[in-house]
Amino acid sequence: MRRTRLSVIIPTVALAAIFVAALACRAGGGASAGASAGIQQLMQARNLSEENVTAALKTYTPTGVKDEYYIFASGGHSGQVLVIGVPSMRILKVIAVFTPEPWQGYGYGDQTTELLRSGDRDGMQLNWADTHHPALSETGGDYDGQYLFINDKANARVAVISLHDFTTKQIVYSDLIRNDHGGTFVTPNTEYVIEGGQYPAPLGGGYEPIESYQEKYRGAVIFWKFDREKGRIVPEQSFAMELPPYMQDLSDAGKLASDGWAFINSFNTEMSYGGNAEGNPPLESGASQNDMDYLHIINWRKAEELVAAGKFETIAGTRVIRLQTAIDEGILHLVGEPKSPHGVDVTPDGTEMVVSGKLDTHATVYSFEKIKALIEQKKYAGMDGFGVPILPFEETIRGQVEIGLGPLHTQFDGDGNAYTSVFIESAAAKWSLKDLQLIEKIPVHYNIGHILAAEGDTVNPDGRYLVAMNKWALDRFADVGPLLPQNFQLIDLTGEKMQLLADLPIPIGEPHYAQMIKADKIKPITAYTPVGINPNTDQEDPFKVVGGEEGIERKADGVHVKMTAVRSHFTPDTIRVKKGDTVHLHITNVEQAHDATHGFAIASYNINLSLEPGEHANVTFKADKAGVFPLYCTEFCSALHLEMAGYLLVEP
Ligand code: K7E
Ligand code: CUA
Repeated sequence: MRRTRLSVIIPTVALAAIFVAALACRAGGGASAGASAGIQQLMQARNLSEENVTAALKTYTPTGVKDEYYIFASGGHSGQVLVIGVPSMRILKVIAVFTPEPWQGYGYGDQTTELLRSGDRDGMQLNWADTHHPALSETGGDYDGQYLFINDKANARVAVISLHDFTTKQIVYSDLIRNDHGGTFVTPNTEYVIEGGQYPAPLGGGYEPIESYQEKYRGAVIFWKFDREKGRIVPEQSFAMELPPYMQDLSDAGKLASDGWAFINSFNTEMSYGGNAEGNPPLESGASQNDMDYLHIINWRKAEELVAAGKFETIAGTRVIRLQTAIDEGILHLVGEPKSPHGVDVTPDGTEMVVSGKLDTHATVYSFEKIKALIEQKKYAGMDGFGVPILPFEETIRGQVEIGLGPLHTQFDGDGNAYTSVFIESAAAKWSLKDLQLIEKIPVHYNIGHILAAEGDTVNPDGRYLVAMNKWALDRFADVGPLLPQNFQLIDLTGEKMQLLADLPIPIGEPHYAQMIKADKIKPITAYTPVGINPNTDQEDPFKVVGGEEGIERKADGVHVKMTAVRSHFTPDTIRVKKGDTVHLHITNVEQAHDATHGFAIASYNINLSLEPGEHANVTFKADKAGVFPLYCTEFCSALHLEMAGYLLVEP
């Protein structure tokens, strides 16, 4: 976990030398002032403190120099994923996932439209999502840089993104649940992608009166089977477990010592369902009566065996272990957790789980060894209303740390420290796992939700950087009206004290969680090879076009246009069809040069593609409007880019 330290120390030392020189100048030193005097003047002119300058030196990334880490952040309501470089905090990409995205042509050609539409539910075209928790694929509990998963809380969907080309490959959902939150989290070898539901409803859809909440409404967690070879989730090999109608919240997969287990928080063990205009307490207070909620402890390895042995029912096409089966087979246990918990985070060695509650000032540290022993001895404090055994709280924990008001999520470094976000206090707290002592708090701006550290939820955290994902920005940036951006704040963990380095406003939805991975683990392609790849299938498209085979052909199913794109022309560049024709465009960017992307747009027909080098795209449309429609390349690809154009002629 220390192997990258040295490489960091060297530039830091060099930068520090420059800084010291600057300070020496200010102290009245150098006659040969030069650059140092210049720095001093700059500091004065811009009213910068020494701390500001060290922060700048630690994050400034000259042109051409690449970042040490990637952050993959949820894009919140945008339904997308943000890619950010660390320490520069430059946004590198927005990956289109659940929402149409014009720059990437996502949702405008046949393949990406098909992908986007595969996520439609309930007969609705879904063109947005509420993405919360991205999860990088893992091998042995460490990020391997191959895949990324993300959930859509609003519609209970999960997407698979390949980091080979940074594009979305698959969207899956089960009608078993209506929304999710405890996902995505992956098991240590990405055997499963965990998607925990949130607001209970009748499993599989359908209507039941809200008064029957306790009898008819249920929670559930889905274990989506991931086929790494194919790079796709396999719904037929996935399974779910029915849970009591508490509101299940965040989850985490066990690792090392706790491999084979999953942990899910919950709130609303009161099973309140609102109705504040009907004489009931509002959901928020109804759900906050009990002092304890329940941490769900699930043996997924054994659940997998039960499913293989046929001990499931199929609901909404998903194999479901019923609650009674889970109880009978001893694969589901509960233990109390302080009021309205939010994050559950497994420590790097897998021996402990850290839970913090929104309405409790502590982080509670559970011992997996103790939990396992209690389960083996069947030593219960009682059963819940559904017959699920409850472990005795006091005997499962190692201790509690007083963190502050509203602790939410926890991450780890490689030196035995934990970092917990403290929402109400607007702070990030550093504490020692060993002796459960608070070490230091740093203010953040403002109302921090999740927190992330470099590789901070793996078996091998890096430490070094922490990012506070703040919900409110208030006075941090130039005013932009009543809707403000979110604020990511980068914090340096390498010094004696935590130091705030940089702010990054996020103007595209509310990211909830993010993960930070070493940049050298990500090895994306620079072009699709061989020419003619369909990124959806990662295979050569059956309609791919090679240079010399271009042309227009009228067939039974319409007019097929076989086109190539190369700087700076489309061939053919004139498309003649008749009104009413079905037109099939097959366009291959035959280039292999790095960054030689061409766009392809036809106004009035809503056609907009991005053709990366080597990529092939198909577009089918009905030429139902007669007229003259210019077509052109939308990426400034060359000196003659403006000339990369042509015409679609639709004869009346
Ligand atoms: Cu705290 Cu969805 Cu993880 Cu929002 S969640 S912060
Ligand atoms: Cu191709 Cu502009």
